[in-house]
Amino acid sequence: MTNNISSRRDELPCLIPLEIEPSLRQIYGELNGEELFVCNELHAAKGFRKLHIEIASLGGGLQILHCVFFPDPCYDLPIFGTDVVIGPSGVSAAIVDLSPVDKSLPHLVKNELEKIAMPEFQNVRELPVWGNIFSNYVHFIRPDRKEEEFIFLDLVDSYLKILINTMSLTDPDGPLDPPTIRRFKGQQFYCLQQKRNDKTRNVLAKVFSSQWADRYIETLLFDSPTSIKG
Ligand code: BLA
Repeated sequence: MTNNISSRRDELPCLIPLEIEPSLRQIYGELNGEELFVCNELHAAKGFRKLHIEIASLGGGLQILHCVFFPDPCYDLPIFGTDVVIGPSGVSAAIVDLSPVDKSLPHLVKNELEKIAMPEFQNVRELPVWGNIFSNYVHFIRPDRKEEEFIFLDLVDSYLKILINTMSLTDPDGPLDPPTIRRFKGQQFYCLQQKRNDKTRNVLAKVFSSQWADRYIETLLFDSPTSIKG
């Protein structure tokens, strides 16, 4: 899945790696004899201020794929996010969305999403309260058997293709245009809500420390953009 997402990312024009604080780029450790690691990749590209892909193996048989593509707010684009949590008994959570940062999703995106034959997953999970940032097209599931894992992967790829295609058809607004400012604020709100996910914080706090978890979430996972081009 990571390969698939990174090869889609690599299709983006003007792709450049972004600096990651060295202590956060690759983290290795050990907990109760189990190996821990977290690997981060951060890029920017045309239409995107931050493309983040993270894989983590956090002890207790927990593996996580975390990926968020934050658009440049000058572009009328949603945030792409996916999170897959694999526990000792298989995938426990798989979520994918193109999340609006303005009143609604861009028409182009909505039209394309409507064309997808949306799969009917067996175990649809209930979104937490902070999940009001997600669109009507969010899928949050616990896949039933391998077959559903493949269907989910396909869906992730379809959402990515829609995002990339929309970017190529979108002319940016100016940095001070009202829609840009609204989208900038929408991204700040998205980050604020994601920070309410105690499950992420608790897992990180357990294997590292609660201060480390807070710093990691604040500076790398969901750092609020501080300026339009930030
Ligand atoms: C849930 N996220 C979880 C869970 C864990 C993590 C352990 C609980 C799994 C379960 O309920 O089965 C942990 N996720 C992490 C960690 C990282 C991570 C440690 O990304 C990073 C190092 N979370 C995101 C993104 C989305 C997201 C981008 O980071 C969505 C696009 C969603 N994760 C998300 C949701 C839940 C979750 C909605 C369920 C929360 C709940 O049920 O309360």
